[in-house]
Amino acid sequence: MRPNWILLMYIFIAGTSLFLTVVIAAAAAFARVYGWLAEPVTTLLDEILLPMAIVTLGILPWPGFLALARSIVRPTKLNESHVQTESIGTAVAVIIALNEEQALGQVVDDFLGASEISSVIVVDNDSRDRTREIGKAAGARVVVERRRGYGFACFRGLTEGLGSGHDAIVLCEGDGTFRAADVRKLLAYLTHADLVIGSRTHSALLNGDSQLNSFTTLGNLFVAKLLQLRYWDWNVGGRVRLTDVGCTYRAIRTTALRKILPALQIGGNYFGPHMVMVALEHGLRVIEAPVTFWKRVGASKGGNASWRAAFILGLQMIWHIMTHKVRPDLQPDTSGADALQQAPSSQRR
Ligand SMILES: Nc1nc2c(ncn2[C@@H]2O[C@H](COP(=O)(O)OP(=O)(O)O)[C@@H](O)[C@H]2O)c(=O)[nH]1
Ligand SMILES: [Mg+2]
Repeated sequence: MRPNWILLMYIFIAGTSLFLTVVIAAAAAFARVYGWLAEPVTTLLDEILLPMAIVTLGILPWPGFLALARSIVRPTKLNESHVQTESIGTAVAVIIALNEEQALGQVVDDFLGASEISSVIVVDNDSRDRTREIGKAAGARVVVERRRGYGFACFRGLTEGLGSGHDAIVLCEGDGTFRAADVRKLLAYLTHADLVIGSRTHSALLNGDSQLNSFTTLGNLFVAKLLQLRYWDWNVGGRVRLTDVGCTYRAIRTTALRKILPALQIGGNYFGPHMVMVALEHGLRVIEAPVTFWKRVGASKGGNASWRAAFILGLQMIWHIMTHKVRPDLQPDTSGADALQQAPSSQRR
């Protein structure tokens, strides 16, 4: 699927023009009230303001006009697809962990205690602490992924989950920020979908001492909307509705994972949105579900480690969303065994 550049350009032009109008209006108002700009400047601002406001108002409503026109031209059908309900059999939880000895035992316990989860796999991303031992002692099967990187850990976990023979794979972190009680929500949505992504931007579900702050929450929301708009459709404004792009907690059907696994190519921290994009490009049904989000145990290694890390990760995600192309040689295959065999050998262990 090609990026919807027309839409992205519309957002850029409309956003810039709206922003400039607001800034000029504010400057003109302040200059008038406090008199801190010289007379010719205030006059100039006044003169620019009206045409600028007219341009902005002229640009903004066009999606509305087009949607109206489309609904008149094609009044009958909103959506060609049909809702399908397919039950889920068994689910395996896959927990990725890099130096998570402090939280991992409790996380594995939590997931093993969930009635929806049949077994737990821990992906130890070559930790230097006792992550491996603690995962095993808690009752998980532990595999070691030597290539450091969030995306590599997720890929390995999904591959192991696929090989474990369950119907669904629940991916989660080993840092205590997510709770197994939310699995039932993800699986409930999965009965109508192929991939269910958690969202951590719902105020009522965010614990007060969680690591998220307004920058990371609003940043996630903004980047999520960009992703949604890249996969625009006229029916409901996007093939998926997203409010978060950084949530590891997600559930996928084994049948769906088989289709996309070979195309998952990102080893770094923006694997999350990458997986959603690959899923959409392979025609999977993706739904977001709000999950609870708790205080982190131990130090963050990802986007929540610092303002700088969050900012850089945000830019990487935006760049990826705007430029990513699915490689044609990695298009889906129908059989799981084949899909695994087609994964580049460097990604198999
Ligand atoms: N950032 C990062 N996380 C990893 C890596 N390998 C495994 N992980 C695990 O991925 C999850 C996400 O990382 P985390 O430090 O929690 O990032 P945060 O959620 O932004 O604070 C944690 O469970 C990590 O232990 C890696 O190489 N980098
Ligand atoms: Mg985390």
